[in-house]
Amino acid sequence: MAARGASCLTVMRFLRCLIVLAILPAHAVALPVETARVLHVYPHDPSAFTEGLLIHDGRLYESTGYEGASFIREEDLRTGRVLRSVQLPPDLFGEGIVAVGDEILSVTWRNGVGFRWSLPDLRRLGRFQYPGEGWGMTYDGRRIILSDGTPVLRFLDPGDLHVVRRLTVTADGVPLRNINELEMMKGEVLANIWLTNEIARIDPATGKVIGWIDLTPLVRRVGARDVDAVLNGIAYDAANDRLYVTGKDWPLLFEIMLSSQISGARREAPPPDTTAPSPEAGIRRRA
Ligand SMILES: [Ca+2]
Repeated sequence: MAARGASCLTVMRFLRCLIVLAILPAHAVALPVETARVLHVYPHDPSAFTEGLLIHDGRLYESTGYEGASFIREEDLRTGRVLRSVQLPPDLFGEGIVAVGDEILSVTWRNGVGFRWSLPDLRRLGRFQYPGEGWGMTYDGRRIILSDGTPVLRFLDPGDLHVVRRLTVTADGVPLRNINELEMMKGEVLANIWLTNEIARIDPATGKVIGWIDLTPLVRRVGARDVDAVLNGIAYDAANDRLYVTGKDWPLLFEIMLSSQISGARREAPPPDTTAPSPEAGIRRRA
């Protein structure tokens, strides 16, 4: 009887193990973490509290936050010089921007107010309202995608801005909060996660995070001491397959290449970073 009891116990443990494996396959596989190679370093206004970043028709646009310091502007990539700028009403806290056709749309943090601006002259065309908070925005070619700090991304009709879809973002099966600045890149939604050094790669069909981009070396290189001066701002130049990132009040804007881009050999012999010391050198200096 004792032997039969032990055998039953073994079978039950085996079955329990199978059940656990069946329930938790997603949790058992770690999401890939990519690093990035810095190709170029450009100046960035250290007083720009970056909330939105994008490239449209070869022009770089940025939006900034804080009441009284919220601007939408076009900047020269190489020098950081402001080429054109408009300021939001001083009681509003600017957040994300998105380019759709010949317009830029902008949202605000907790004011529930957004604006339309003409391109490329940034003339104010109109104002709209929306429920909830506004954080980051991007465009998938059909819908505007809006983040609001929750795990839910709203997909908006660019015409009347009604919500056509809601997508809950999860990482390892867990809803992902603090989704901030957004950027579409090769069919994926890249998202800054507020207060982290990582960008999430989100599958817009499922909402699942399919990988992470760890930019800790860039954060260390900038060496910001303000706790609010976090990584935020992603711009993808699809025409030239170039990716740019920066942060709030950062003095630098980086052109980076992801390890997946390198392995994909999309570009031959990427140029070395000759404009600034390497991240490793920066770390040594501060040590
Ligand atoms: Ca962006």
